[in-house]
Amino acid sequence: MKKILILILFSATVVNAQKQNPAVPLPTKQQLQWHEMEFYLFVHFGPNTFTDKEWGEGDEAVDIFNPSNLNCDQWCRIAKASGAKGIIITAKHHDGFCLWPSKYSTHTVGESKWKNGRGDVLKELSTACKRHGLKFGVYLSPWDRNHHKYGTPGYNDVFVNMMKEIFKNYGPVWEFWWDGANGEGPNGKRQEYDWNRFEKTIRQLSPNTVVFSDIGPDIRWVGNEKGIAAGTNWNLLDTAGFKRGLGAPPNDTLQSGNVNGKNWIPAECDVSIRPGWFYHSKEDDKVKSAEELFQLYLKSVGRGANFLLNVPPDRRGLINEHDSTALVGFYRLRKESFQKNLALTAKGSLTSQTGTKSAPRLNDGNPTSFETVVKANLMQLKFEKSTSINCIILREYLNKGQQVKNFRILLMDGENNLIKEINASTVGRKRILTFPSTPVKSIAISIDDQKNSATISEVEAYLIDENLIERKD
Ligand code: FUL
Repeated sequence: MKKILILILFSATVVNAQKQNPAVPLPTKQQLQWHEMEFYLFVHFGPNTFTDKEWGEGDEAVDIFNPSNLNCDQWCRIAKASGAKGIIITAKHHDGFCLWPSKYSTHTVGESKWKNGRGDVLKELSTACKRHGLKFGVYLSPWDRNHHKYGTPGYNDVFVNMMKEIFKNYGPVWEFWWDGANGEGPNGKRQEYDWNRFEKTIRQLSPNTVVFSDIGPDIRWVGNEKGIAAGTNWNLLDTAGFKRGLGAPPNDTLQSGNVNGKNWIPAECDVSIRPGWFYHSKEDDKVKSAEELFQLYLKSVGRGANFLLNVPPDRRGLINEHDSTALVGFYRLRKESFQKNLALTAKGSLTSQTGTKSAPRLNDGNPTSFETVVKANLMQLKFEKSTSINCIILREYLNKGQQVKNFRILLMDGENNLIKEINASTVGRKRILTFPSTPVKSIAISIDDQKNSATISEVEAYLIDENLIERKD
């Protein structure tokens, strides 16, 4: 059975001799580090928290912003307890209110009664993040419904100056988040954003910051606000001819990327733990459960993307108990699910036409070591005894690019009979596949279609709670 199986696999794949293309897009050092961030929090906080709105008009009185008990250490403690590695805050949302005392606006915490105008949320959060070992990121909406210069060329100076203030006073900023929204300002006009200048400003002032927008330059939007990447997810995107906002590529392109895309621009999946982005007490009973968050994790991180989960503080300036309960539960589910990698004790091998050789780096638990898998090679893991599993994780070594197009996982019993075949596409940083629990003696993985030689850094196997296996969208 084994020989027959391998023969079938070879005949299907060996015909297309592989062409090596040295010009494959590769991630930058900063992007590689970003991929390893995996899961982090988004914090929407501002006047909307107090007016119960999602999009403020920009004419809200500054004194509306008045958290009774702001505590960024509490945010950080909960972020840590959820396993998040960073926090990105809405320094300014569409209403234009700045959570720091910017010199370039009159609509800021500095004009408000909160802490007698001496409050500074960016200062508190950036220092708390440092204390807790979390990365600090900033969302800055270019759309500004308050600023009198919005809709004139002078507003681009304002936006640049605000970014300068942020880098200078609160850096290092790990991720900068540009919203593509471009509505009308107080004078009824839309702004022509000078994106090239904005980008140059960040590159000059903070070359290690990764920049997010619909189309990068470093990280792309995933094309929905549901926290879900497509089953086929390339870290590559073609941006020529596209713009941020309305001129962005179609949403399904953003969800999948482009197989032959020219730029390395991986997807980030943003979603809120609640129906809205800002805190509304009426949504306290609509907070996503730990199990729902785990499902989103499978559909974001498990499809090679990163997971940006919004957790909006309440009017006290604290993460609400409903949200923290779900977050801690989510951490527990990940911990319990992935603490015992059953593949670690199996024997890894690579079979080619010339025979089988040992391939220990497939399952050595070290994602920085890898095996090179050329077309028609078969990866195998043999267990000592029959082992029940319902989850397999594959990882590509991204320093060498993303190569795997389509693959099959074959689950086999002690007589090398095929019990189950799982078809999937793209691996990327992490591909998590779940299926009903199956006792296996060995696992074979055939990459049926790949670009260049694939570098597989890890194959892991788990038996997770059967209730957690991936549900269809
Ligand atoms: C969107 C905004 O309009 C929403 O309010 C929210 O900030 C979301 C993350 O991005 O474009």
